[in-house]
Parts: sequence; C-alpha cells; structure tokens
Amino acid sequence: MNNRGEQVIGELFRRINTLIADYDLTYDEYQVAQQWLIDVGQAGEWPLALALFEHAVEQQAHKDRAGSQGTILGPFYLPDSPVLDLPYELPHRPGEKGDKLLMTGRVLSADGTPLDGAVLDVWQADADGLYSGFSDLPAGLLRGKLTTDTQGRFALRTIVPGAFTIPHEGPVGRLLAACGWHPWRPGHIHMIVSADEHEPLITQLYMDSSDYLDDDVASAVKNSLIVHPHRHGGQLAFDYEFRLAPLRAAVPAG
Ligand code: MBD
Ligand code: FE
Repeated sequence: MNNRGEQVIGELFRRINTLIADYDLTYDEYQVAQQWLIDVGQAGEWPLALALFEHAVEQQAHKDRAGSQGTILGPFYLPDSPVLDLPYELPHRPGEKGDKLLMTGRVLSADGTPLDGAVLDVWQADADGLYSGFSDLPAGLLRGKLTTDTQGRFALRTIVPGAFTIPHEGPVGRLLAACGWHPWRPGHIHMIVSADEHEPLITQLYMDSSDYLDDDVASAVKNSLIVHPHRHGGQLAFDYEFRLAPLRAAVPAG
C-alpha cells in the first residue's frame, strides 16, 4: 500500500485501540461489537451503514468547487436507469400514490452559460419510501435519464417521494434505536447532472414540507437543496437551477 494508505490505516488502528483503552471496553462489549459488524455484512447493510459517513467525504471533496452545492450519492443509485422520451415523466405504476410533482429547471455552467444536452440521471423513492432495485417495486420504477434542450431547460413529471426509513429491524436500525436516534431521512429526489467539459454534480433535492429536514440520519441536507413547491392546478411544481463546475484543466504531463 502507498504511504498515505499506511498512514491512514495506522491512525485508524491507533484510534480504535485508544478508544478501547479510554472507555475500558469489556469483553462483553467487544463481542457485541464483533457480532454487530458480522450482522451488518450478513444483512447486506454495509452500503446503508457507510452512507451515514459519506457526508463527511462529500463536504471535504467539494469544499472549493464552483457552482451548485451537491450532496451524497447514497446506497440506492443504479447506473442503468431508463432513458426517457419527451415529455419526460419518471416511470410509475398506474395511479402511483403521492402528490403529482412537476420539476422544471435549467442546467448552466458556473458562469451562467446554459448547457445544451446536459443529462439528468434521476432516482427517488415512492410515496412509501421504497426504491426500485432494492425492494419489490418493478425494475426501473421512479428512475430515468433526461436531457436538457438548447437553453439548458428541462421539465420532469413525477410524484412527491415519501420519507425514507432505515429498516427498523436490521442491524443498522437496531443500533440507531439502541442509541435513541431516529432512522429517518426527509423526502428527497436524487440526481446526477452531467455535461461535457464539466464535473458531474451529484445532488438531492428535499421537499420543504418533509419532516426530518433538520435531523437527517444521513446528515446530507443543505439549505440550498431544499425546494419550495407551490400548488399549480392539481399538482405541485418547483423550479431549480443547477450550475456545474467546469472541469479543471488537465495538468500537462512531464
Ligand atoms: C437513502 O435514500 C439515501 O439517499 C441515503 C443517502 C442513505 C439512506 C437512504
Ligand atoms: Fe435516497
């Protein structure tokens, strides 16, 4: 392993050893921790567990980036979302539960230049907080890719996502409950916005009507990501502008 890897792993081990000593951890506690780590693996919950720390990496990685703030990817992204046709609407079941939602917006470069042909790769939970590909929902439900027009504009119909809860009965949920912490995330829509010559923007938009905005279990809410949909006929609608950072010029080799 390279030197940085050795330094970080070495420090991690030192911190664990110090923690054990500082708290006088007992054999019973050690065995509980060991069993929990094994249970997380057996339940397939490592992606979920690690998503609770992704915010720290994301904030660090993007602290000096131009353009819109983003947030974490989370554990439920799938790369092969359906490519949608105009007029854009996320695939859903007949009579899909949840308020109808129209999301409109633009994709711009950080300096305000509209980006023609930018791609939004969108995914969200249904009104019950379930994601397709990770539940019994049909494959590809509430997932889709769409493209901006010559002025960088897009419009997408969907439904208001429900709040998400980490499964209460799984090892991660049991740990949170044992600590007295709730397992919820506010309702949100995920997207990766990408365009030629720009850094992809991984982000989530949060409905202002959702609970847990101030208390997201994944610590991934930022004020600039909260949208304020208004009633517009029989549906809710909001508009959002994404500004992408230009790719940093490659450092010439040699
Ligand atoms: C989610 O839906 C999510 O987006 C994250 C980051 C963690 C858990 C569930
Ligand atoms: Fe999510």
